[in-house]
Amino acid sequence: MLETAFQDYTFQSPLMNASGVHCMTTEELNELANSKAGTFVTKSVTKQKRQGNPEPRYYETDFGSINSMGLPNLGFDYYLDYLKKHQKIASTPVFFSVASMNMQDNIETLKRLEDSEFRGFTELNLSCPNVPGKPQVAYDFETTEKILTEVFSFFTKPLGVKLPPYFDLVHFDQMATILNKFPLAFVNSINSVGNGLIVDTEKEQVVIKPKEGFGGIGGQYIKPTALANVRAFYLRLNPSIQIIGTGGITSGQDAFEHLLCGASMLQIGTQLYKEGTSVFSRVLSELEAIMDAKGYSRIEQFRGNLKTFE
Ligand code: RRO
Repeated sequence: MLETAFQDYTFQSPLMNASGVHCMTTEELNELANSKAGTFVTKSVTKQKRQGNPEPRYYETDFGSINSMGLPNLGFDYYLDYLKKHQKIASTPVFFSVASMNMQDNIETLKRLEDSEFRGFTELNLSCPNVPGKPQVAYDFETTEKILTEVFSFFTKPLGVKLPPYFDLVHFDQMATILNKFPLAFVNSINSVGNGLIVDTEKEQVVIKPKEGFGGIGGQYIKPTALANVRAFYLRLNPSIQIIGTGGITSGQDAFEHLLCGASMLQIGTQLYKEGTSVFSRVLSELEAIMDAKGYSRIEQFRGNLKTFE
């Protein structure tokens, strides 16, 4: 009952991990592949391996998380090798997340991906908040349009973008106008809410080391912002661009709300970090129970159908 049509494919369920969580190593990726997630995405990848920021760089509270990982990853070749092997034994397409650090690296990485045997989806991360000195690309609308123009001049495999949250209706309008110019497969909203601050009152101190404690906020704190971004883009983008909803999904109810706002796939980050890969079977059964109680047998019966007041 939870089958999800996504571009030319059908996933067994709409749930997957959010990039960055449980997807750095072969072991973690294998666990995702063997879980109830419908598919999975890699950690955002750079040309070369990166250590990332100094620790502590991740911290959890009752309501969510703050992170300033700084893009630690094992490098492009590691993930390409993994995915090439994976697709020999599994028919479900997976997602390769590529970090956007600078134009030249982007282009080089995506050209290699274009020329490779990789057959899945590419998620271009335009929204990492945690690399000191590097602003979040998708807050710069002109640069975003330039990057996408360059990328789509040669890239022919299905590609989407991971966006930061926007907070102004004018920004939704402006970004949607840009995105609608390109043959994107999907838009993923949202990345963590950048540069938040969590304070340890007892120690009178920040909780993570990089950037004087500033980091991306995830988890329950960000669900209303995530839902607003999913809804705003669902209403503004060409219907061929599907939405991946990310942000604050900890339960079947959260999943249902994202779907009602128009999401096709759903990514779980903070709660996956907390609970491990069993989160997927729990959230799926909670979602099914909600659908049952409402008399829905398929997601398509309610996706995007959020009501407003007259
Ligand atoms: O690695 C990170 O610090 C990180 C990335 Br690339 C991202 O896109 N979002 C996030 O919250 N952390």
